[in-house]
Amino acid sequence: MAPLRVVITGGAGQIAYSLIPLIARGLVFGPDVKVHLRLLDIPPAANALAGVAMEVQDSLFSTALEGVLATTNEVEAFTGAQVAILLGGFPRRPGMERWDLIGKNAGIMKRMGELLETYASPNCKVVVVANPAQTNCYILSIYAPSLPRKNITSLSRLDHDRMIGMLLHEANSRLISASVSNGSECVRRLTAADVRGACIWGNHSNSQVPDVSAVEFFVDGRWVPIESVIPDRTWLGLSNSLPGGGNIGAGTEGSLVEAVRKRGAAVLAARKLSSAMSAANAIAEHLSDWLSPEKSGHSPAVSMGVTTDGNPFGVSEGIFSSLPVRCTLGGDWNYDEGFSMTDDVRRHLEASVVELEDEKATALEMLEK
Ligand code: NAX
Repeated sequence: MAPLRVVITGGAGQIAYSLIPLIARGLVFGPDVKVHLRLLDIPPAANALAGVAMEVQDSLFSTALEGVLATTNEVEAFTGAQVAILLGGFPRRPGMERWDLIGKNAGIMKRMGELLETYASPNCKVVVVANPAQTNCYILSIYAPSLPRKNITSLSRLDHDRMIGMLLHEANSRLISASVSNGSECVRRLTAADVRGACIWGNHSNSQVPDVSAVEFFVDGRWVPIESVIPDRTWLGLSNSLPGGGNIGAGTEGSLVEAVRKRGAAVLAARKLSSAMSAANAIAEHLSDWLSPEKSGHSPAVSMGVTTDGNPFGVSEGIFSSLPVRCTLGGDWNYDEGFSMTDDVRRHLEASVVELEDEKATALEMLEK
């Protein structure tokens, strides 16, 4: 079978550096799928890109990697692409307004849309990571009108995984200390497979709505509600006065919601570099749940930035937003209708949707200038 043609823009950047080995070891598209990677970057990054290509060669990735093309030629990179991972974008510089950044990146996404429309496979599957990720999806969809909208997605899996990681950390500490005080032998540590019902709604920004209201843990052979393991409703962002409803999205100081929203900033402050290893891992999970023959159709509900057109949750149409979806066999996905939004989530999501609509309007305005 011909190898899968995968283009990565921003190929010389830090996320690509962590993502390439995951793809090359067969951990993204499946161990039996051969991949031909096309790494694209802009001419000022050509030397760094050549260095990445040298390292790929030196890594002897033989199983899944059929070949690598490192190029600054956009047409060469996009020709026949079946999967596009869009990392390339303009970084925020000191003194730059958020709206300037949206304008710069809208210009880049316009070009990426034109390239997808003209040169990529007509069924190319796209994940946009470059920020503002959801609004960039919208711009792509305008400039790649032949591409089915369902093929254009953005990464909100990193936010989703950050939330799961924090829940697991808290749940395991509580289960371990309970077992110590009970004098029990040992307790099985929960892993990501033992958590279901989590969702990130809205924008990949501080307005995002991390929602734990339907979360369950798999403990002692059965699914139990989140509060039976983590009874701290304040930390979870659940209102004490509204059973089953709650205060999710309030983002009060020290809460899980606030920690998820600020995790990117915390990593940046600690590393002096933005998240790259965890971002690459989240991209790998997003793509493998969606496209790998081993995983698609078997994964639980996950958060993905997708078109809101026809969504069953009542989110305004005409934008892209993080929503709960289930990936189905053959590279498709559907909204997960099993999720019902609490009133508080809906209220907070409205603010995030307003932000997404503002970003869309700004991007369109900047493109007209
Ligand atoms: P880097 O700055 O390390 O790399 C970006 C690369 O893109 C650079 O090599 C640059 O030369 C290249 N580039 C710029 N314009 C390009 C164009 N027109 N065509 C091709 N390449 C181009 O950033 P990195 O840390 O890799 O992050 C990539 C993007 O991911 C950023 O926009 C970042 O904001 C975004 N993120 C999004 C996340 C999400 O959850 N949606 C989380 C991680 C990350 O912060």
